[in-house]
Amino acid sequence: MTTRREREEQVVVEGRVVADFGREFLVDLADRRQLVCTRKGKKQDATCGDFVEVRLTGPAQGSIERVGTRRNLLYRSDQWREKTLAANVDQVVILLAPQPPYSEAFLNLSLVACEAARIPVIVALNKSDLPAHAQARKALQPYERIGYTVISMSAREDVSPLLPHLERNFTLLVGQSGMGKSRTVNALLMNEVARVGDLTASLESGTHTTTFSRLYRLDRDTAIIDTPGFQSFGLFHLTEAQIGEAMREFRPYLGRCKFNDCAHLGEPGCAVIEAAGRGEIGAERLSFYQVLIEQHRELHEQHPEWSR
Ligand SMILES: Nc1nc2c(ncn2[C@@H]2O[C@H](COP(=O)(O)OP(=O)(O)OP(=O)(O)O)[C@@H](O)[C@H]2O)c(=O)[nH]1
Ligand SMILES: [Mg+2]
Ligand SMILES: [Zn+2]
Repeated sequence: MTTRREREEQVVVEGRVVADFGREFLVDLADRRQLVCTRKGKKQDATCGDFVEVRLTGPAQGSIERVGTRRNLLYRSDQWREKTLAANVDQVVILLAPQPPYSEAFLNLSLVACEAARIPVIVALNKSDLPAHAQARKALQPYERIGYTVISMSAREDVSPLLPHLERNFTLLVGQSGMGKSRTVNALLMNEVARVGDLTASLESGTHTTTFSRLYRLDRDTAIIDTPGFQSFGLFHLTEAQIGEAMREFRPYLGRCKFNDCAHLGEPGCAVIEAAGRGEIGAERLSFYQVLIEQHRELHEQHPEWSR
């Protein structure tokens, strides 16, 4: 004879991680139940967006037994640790604002991280209701020129410019603290409330700093993940070649340098530097890249034990 509890413990179900609290995770099941889950052992490798197998340990509790193969994974890392941001996303929206002013380095690092993970990316400049917006929007023109989609919006007044990009996608929202990520999600949910009259969709946000990643469903095929703001997007895990390839405007010139292992730092016959000389690659982007590679080398020299 087995007790009901013991029978439940045998049951393994499939679900999707919708919140990552660090040590615990919220997992949505197909039958709309939601479980608070731990990860077996010391592994903390589950993240928002993961498809997982969960063993039931109680009526609303489970243990993540297996993390499914990921289509993609976005994470940041420094010399000490890696932090997963989300898995299996269709795209990333990098949210910027004129006030507090966004950091150019943060934008460039985020773009490199997304390119390296092969995830499409959109740049959204929020707070278009503020006067400082126009100047910031102008400063983003070089990114449009190299092929990125840049949109203007206001979480406070009008999120509609974002809507067509979100539709039927699973989107990860990233950005520094104070850019308006949570307020954007809140505005999107209120849109949904207005449309379908479902109050369960609303959340309290935009007033406190976010401390964990959480997925919100906008409709059956559309979801967005709100993440905590962070200041630096460490790329310790990437190789120099991956960083070069992640600079999208460099791509036409890669493989054309005199040296096969050219790092585009000043080597003779460098096609990337020559292109910058002709104005085909922006001086700021080249210098961002070169500083990043120098820092990257320094970190890897200090920590050879972690280098590949
Ligand atoms: N004027 C204006 N203020 C905004 C807009 N969007 C957000 N804010 C304000 O900016 C502040 C930060 O907004 P949040 O949504 O909490 O920012 P966040 O990016 O989620 O910040 P973290 O959770 O700390 O990462 C709040 O005071 C918002 O009301 C906007 O479109 N216009
Ligand atoms: Mg927030
Ligand atoms: Zn080169």
